[in-house]
Amino acid sequence: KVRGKWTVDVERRFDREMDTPVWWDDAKFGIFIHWGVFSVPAWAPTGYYAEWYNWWLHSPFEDAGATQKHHLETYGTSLVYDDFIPQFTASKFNATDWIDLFEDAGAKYFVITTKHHDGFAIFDTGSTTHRSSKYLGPQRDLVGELMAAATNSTLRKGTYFSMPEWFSPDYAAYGIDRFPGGLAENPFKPGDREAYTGRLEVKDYLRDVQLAQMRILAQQYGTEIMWCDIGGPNLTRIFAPEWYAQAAKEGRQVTMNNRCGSHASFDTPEFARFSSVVPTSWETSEGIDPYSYGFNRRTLPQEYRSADTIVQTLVDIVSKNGNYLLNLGPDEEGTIIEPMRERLQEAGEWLRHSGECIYGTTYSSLGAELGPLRFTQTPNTFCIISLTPPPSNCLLIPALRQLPILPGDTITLLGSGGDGGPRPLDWEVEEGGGVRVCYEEWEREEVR
Ligand code: FUL
Repeated sequence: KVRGKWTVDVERRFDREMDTPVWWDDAKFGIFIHWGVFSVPAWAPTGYYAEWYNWWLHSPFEDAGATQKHHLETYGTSLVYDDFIPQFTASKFNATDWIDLFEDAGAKYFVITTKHHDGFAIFDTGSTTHRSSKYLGPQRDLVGELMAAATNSTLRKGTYFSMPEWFSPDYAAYGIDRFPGGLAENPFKPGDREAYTGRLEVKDYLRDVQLAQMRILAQQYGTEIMWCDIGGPNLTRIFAPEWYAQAAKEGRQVTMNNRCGSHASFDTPEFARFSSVVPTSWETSEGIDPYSYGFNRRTLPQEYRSADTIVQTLVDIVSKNGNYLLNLGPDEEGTIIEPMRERLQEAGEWLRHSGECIYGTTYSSLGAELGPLRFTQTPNTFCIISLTPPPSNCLLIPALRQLPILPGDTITLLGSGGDGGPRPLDWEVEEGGGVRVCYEEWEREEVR
């Protein structure tokens, strides 16, 4: 970290339909949670999303074959997706424990799946539907418990919300035929056995379910991020102005992603990396499981992203102006398994000593990356983060255009001082304008 007498203009991005709030820009690191009935079968072949289990079960297409084979072998043909609902017990779910874990990981916000494409909500859907954990399965308002636990935390609260419900007869009224001509071939086709459990009579899906539920999340759950999914038919043009007005009245700043149909504030690439700065607001989301958001029992503990990978990914994303939304898939009881917890806690340790080069920073006007080096900045600090250990006791920072360093400035190595704080390093300007920073301990394994 370079601290000097210089200042730079911190650029802000105003080119989405709406701006993201400064708190969102500054937060950088969030935890995504995919939890629902799909956490019961919790299965997908490598490379596929486990939360799509119900889709693969119904799909007539070839790539659904592995899930259908698994389902046949494990449960036979008589068990339909909704039969998993009673097994979604949430019996070990402890909201405070989750919130503590997210804070320990260094996250500044979370986003939880309030309802995924299977149409099963984990909040109190009131009179819109009883296809929800409040009325079925655990008979608990799981989102409500998490929101309440978050109230005394430093975390901002977000709600993932699927705009469509794949197999809802009410959504089908919008003329979306999922698998034209294909379902007749499928042993799991929706039929009398599959009554869309918990459905209540509604007149119009968009007004009586989708919009009504978004209003519940906004008004009763105090969400600060409406993280819609899929888009498609929607009434967001009614919802958004109403919600923004309500939040402004309460003195809160809220935000929506780019999948609500309108009023986009930030883009949401999945499992994505970029090679340079993307100046508009964006957030990469991906699983700690390298292939899935929903819990997948097939994934081996060693396959989860390591703490190093999590930190390096966060650094890379932040240097390019993004936020990182790292997903956890709890199991059907609400347990976040140990291999996930360990990695998060370890990543949090790095953030505790070096977080000032992440939170509240912006990308550098000098560019994002140079070999293994990444750059971030605030108005009066410039951060250089090396994704690989320096090759020797000295790290050569090549001549950066306008690296604003002056004699008398300090360069510190975060997290390596006596008390775990910053350690001042010796530095000198190289011929040609680069800077050489040296630390005699760098060659020791434990400081690398
Ligand atoms: C996608 C969904 O289809 C995935 O299941 C997941 O929720 C991801 C965040 O968004 O569009």
